[in-house]
Formats: sequence, structure tokens, C-alpha cells
Amino acid sequence: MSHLLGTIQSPADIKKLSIPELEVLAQEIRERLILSLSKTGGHLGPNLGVVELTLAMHYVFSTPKDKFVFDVSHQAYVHKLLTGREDRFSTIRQEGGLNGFMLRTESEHDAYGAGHAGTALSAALGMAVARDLSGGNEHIVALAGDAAFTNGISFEALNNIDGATKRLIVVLNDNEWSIDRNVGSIAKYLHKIVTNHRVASLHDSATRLVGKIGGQAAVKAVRRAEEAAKGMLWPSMFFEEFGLVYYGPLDGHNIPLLIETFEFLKQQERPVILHAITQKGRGFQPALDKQKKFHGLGPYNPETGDTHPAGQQTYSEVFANTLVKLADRDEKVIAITAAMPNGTALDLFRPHHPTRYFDVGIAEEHAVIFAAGLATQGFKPFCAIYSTFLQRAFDPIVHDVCLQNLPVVFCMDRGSLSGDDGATHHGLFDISYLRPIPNIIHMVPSNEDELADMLYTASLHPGPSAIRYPRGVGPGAPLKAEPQAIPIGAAQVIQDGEDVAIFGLGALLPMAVSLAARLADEGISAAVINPRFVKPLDTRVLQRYAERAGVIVTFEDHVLAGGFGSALLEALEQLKLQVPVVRIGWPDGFVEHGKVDSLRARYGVTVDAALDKLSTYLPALKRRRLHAVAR
Ligand SMILES: Cc1ncc(C[n+]2csc(CCOP(=O)(O)OP(=O)(O)O)c2C)c(N)n1
Repeated sequence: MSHLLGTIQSPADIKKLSIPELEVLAQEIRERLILSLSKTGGHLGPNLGVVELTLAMHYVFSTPKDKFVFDVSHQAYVHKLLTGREDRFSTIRQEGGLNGFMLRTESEHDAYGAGHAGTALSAALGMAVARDLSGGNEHIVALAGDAAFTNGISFEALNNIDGATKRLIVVLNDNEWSIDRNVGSIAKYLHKIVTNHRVASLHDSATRLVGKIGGQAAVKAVRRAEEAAKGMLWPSMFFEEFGLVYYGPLDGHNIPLLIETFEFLKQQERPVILHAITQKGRGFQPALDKQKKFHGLGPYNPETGDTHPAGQQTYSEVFANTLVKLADRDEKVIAITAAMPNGTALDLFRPHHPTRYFDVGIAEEHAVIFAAGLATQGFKPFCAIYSTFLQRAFDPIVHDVCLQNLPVVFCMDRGSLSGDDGATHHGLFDISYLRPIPNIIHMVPSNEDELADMLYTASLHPGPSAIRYPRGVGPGAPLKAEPQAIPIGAAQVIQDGEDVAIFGLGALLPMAVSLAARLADEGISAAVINPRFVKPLDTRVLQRYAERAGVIVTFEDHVLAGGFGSALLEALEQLKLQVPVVRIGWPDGFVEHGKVDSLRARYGVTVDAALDKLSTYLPALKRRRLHAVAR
């Protein structure tokens, strides 16, 4: 049981191990990952795939002096286990525990934080240039998955590497999977390299050679042989055109080969790319059988990989099933995902309308502009992109979709807290970033049925629209047989009242209802409003209640800065109405990972927090009520 792993206090301890010991350590790490993540959930498959790569990197390089930059950094768990965090590993993704991604504030070994894809090459190049400018000699190693190369930023970085630095090591961790199977021409190209017989057989001989004689000479020999083969096969190797010397493809699970290769690459005075072939989920059969499921998941049975059977439909599933219905009736409806068919549930759509389903890879900017192009030709694209990843596409939303007033629908999954993933994944900014853009309408459903209605409403709307909905399940509202259109900008009054008007946006509508009940206990009459639209705001309903109520309260699962409450304040100013407004939402700061309810309690996104903020107004509200009753 974790004999060696327990002795690794820092990467320096890895360097003391023999190759057979490293092999044992790799096995222990796998066991640890499988057992520990079965309780906390997390990115199991990607981490099982990089055990040997990470070990070899730490064997050859010396962090924190040398810098590792991991793309997305969801595959950094092994790195965490090897850099003094083994004793806290069981806390990963738990509130107050280790983050599921690299975090500069968590360890000096985490040179660069991430959570969104495609950033590793740019950040690593920045570090390499910084080193060159300041006369340092440390090594910069970027580790990026094959899917990271479907992302534009990776190519923007590649385009800049040549001439910018002489020393940069890029490791392409190729397992042929994104979360789903990797898509597009880059994936096909990489696949072609990997499956080429000539290179594959060379590669076996490389392994044998290094095993037999070891040392740099062997690696050089392999390199020469591979060069010759490549010359024959690909006269202008893709990466070499970008100024990186290409090495590989190489078995990413062969520790001695990896160590020899990294020792060799370390001495190169040219930017290099090492193409390592790995197996996502290696060492755990259920993860090999179901690569997509085990990319990232909640708790599971560590023997069988079984998870709890899915219960109620999630918002994502309601979205996808409704879109199938809309597409059944309207042949112009198109579904677009940026590498998230599983997360957005669009893989439910794909079998129904395969020709109208597009996975464009991790390419949110492209997804939006691609949708704009489709819309110019009379199609109705629904872009299903998590709120946090849509941040990438801000300019295309402004410049391509809204400026041209095109009927693209942004279906923003994970609009609100992501929970265990933390700050990189919380979708707390979309109202603020979309609200100032002309032409777009923005809806927020309070339950699943309303989401279906909003999707239908968006499908009829001639301009751009956005719908934000949270992760996971909603209140479980039964769906009508047919969705109905909601009049644009119409709020829904849930309960009438006199003294306070409470607006509960989306998933926080129940908080508004509960606050009204608590106020009723105090003898105060409160109206509850489901705003449904952030833009356009229902100013008629707002005016009616602002003229009547002594205080307005807003609840939103979004930052307060620029959010729904801000929109309401701006509207009151335009209406020239002065009413005190109590806003409940997320403060101006990045929110860490944790369970949603617990974080809400900590940050005051609760009914109690609202009552607290209302307390100064309560005596006046009660007096008001007494007068009203007396009249
Ligand atoms: C901008 C952005 N879009 C989408 C995602 C969601 N996402 C997380 S990991 C991942 C796939 C990564 O695949 P790859 O880079 O090949 O690494 P692997 O998991 O296969 O090791 C995706 C799409 C993200 N993190 N960032």
C-alpha cells in the first residue's frame, strides 16, 4: 500500500528512485487516483494517462526552478501528488481543499493556473521569453493535450514561437480524445502520424534500443532514423514549419524512454515538440471502456466504475431534448458545441439530426462566427457553450452576431456556480458581459419547463438571444407537451404584495418566495416576481411595484457588478423612481471551489443575508403596513 508514494515529499525524492522503483511508483499513483477520486470525483481518465509522463518530467526537470505549464491543467493531479500535496490529495475539489486545477496560490510548483483550454503554449512562450530577457537558464515545459491543438490560441502561440526563443519544450500528450473523441483535421493528421506503420515500427525499435543500450546515443540514433522516415513520409512536417523540431511519436508510458528523451530535449537549443502517445484511463478498465464518462465524473465504485443511476433530467438534457423537438419541426435549426457534446447533452441531439449537429472542437470563437455565417443564410444556430467558456467569444458575439443582428441563440449551460471545479469554471459573469451589447435578448428560466419555453421563444426571435441555465437538475417542473412562446420582455408575477417587491432571477426564485414568507411572518406584505428576462427588462412590472413598494429586493446567481440588480437600478434611474434596492448576488472577487449551497451561505447569497440587509428598513415597512391596515 502506497509504500513509495508516501516517501515522496518533493520532486527531489523522485530523482533518487531507480527505473523499477519508478514503475512501482507509477502503479501506486494509479491505485491512489482510482481510490481517492472514487470518493471525491474528478478528472480520472486524463490523469491515469499522464502518470509516466509526469514522473519522467519530474525526474528530469526540477520544479519550481523549471516551470511546467499544463493546458487546462485538469491532468495535473499526478503533479500534485509529486509536489508535496499527497497528504491533502483526498481533499481535492472539496471546499477548503486542493483545487482540481493548477493554482499559483496553491504551490510554488504550479507555475501557471488554468482551467480553460489552449493557454499552455502562449503562457509557456511568455515564460521562456521572460527567462531569455532576464538571463535565466531554467527550462520551460508546456504539456498540452491533442484537443488543445483544436484551439486557435495554441496556433497563435505556435505562429510566434519561431525566433522568439531558442529554448522551449512542448509536450503533445496525444490520446486521441478530447472529452469526446477529438474532432477535425488536426486530430486526423495526428492520427495519421501515430498509425503510420513505418513510424510505429521505428518506434518499437527505439524502445528496444533504449532498453538495451540506454543513453543519449540511442536517442540520437532514433532521432536520425525517425528523421529519415519522416523525410520520406512528410517532407514538410507540420510542426517543423512552425519552427519546432518534432520528436516522436513516442510511447508516453515508457518511463526509461521518456527520461532519456527529456534528458536529450533538455540540451536542445531549438524549440522542440515531443509527440507522446498515451492512453486515457490507462490502468482502469472501466475508464478505458468509457473514455468519455471517465474524463471527469463524480464519485464512482472503484471496483466497477459504476456511478449512481441518473435520476431527474438535468437542465442540459431538457435543453437537448427540446432542441430535438424544435429541429424535428424546423429544418433550419442547427446545434453547435465546442467540444462539449457530453456536458451540454448535445450528444442526445446528434443521433436525431446528425447533419445538423456540429462539434467544432475547443474553438468557442470559431463556433460563434460559424453560427453567424449559418444565420446569414437563413439557418437558426443554437450554440451550446458553458457560460465560462463563452467568455472567449465576447468579440464574435458583439462584432459578428449582435452587430449584424443575426438570430443566433446562445445556450449558456453552467450559468451560475460550477461548484467543485471552482473559479475557472463558475459562470458568474455572463449577464454583465452580454447586457451592454445592443440587439441581444437575455432570458433566465426558473425551472425546466420555462427553459423549454425560452428555447422555443428564441427559435422564433428574429435577432440574437441568450439563455443562461444552471448545472445539474432544477426543481423538477413537469414539461408541457408543447413549449409555448413567452412574450419578449414579460416578467411573471408569482405573488402580489404591497410593501416589498422581490425579484428572484432563475434558480434563485425559490429564495424570493421564501423571503416573502419570512416577511409575511413579520406582518409585511411582499410581491414575488420571476423576471424571466434580464434584457429587455419588464419596466412596466418594475414601475408598478417600484411605485408601490417601500423596498425592492433582487436575487441573482451572478456577480452583483453589472448583473440583474444593476440592470434594475439603471431602469429605476431612467424611470426617475427612487426606491431603496437590496441586491443579493456574488461579490467582486473570484469564488473558490466548493458545494454550491455552502458557498452561497459563505458569500451571503441567501434569504438570511437578504433579511439582514433588509433589517434597517423593517421598522418603516411595519409602520407602513399598520397605516395601510388602518386605512
Ligand atoms: C475554452 C475551453 N473550452 C472547453 C473546455 C472543456 N474541456 C476541458 S478538458 C477538455 C478536453 C481536453 O482534451 P485534451 O486537451 O486532449 O486533454 P485530455 O483530457 O485528453 O488529456 C475540454 C474540451 C475547457 N476547459 N476550456
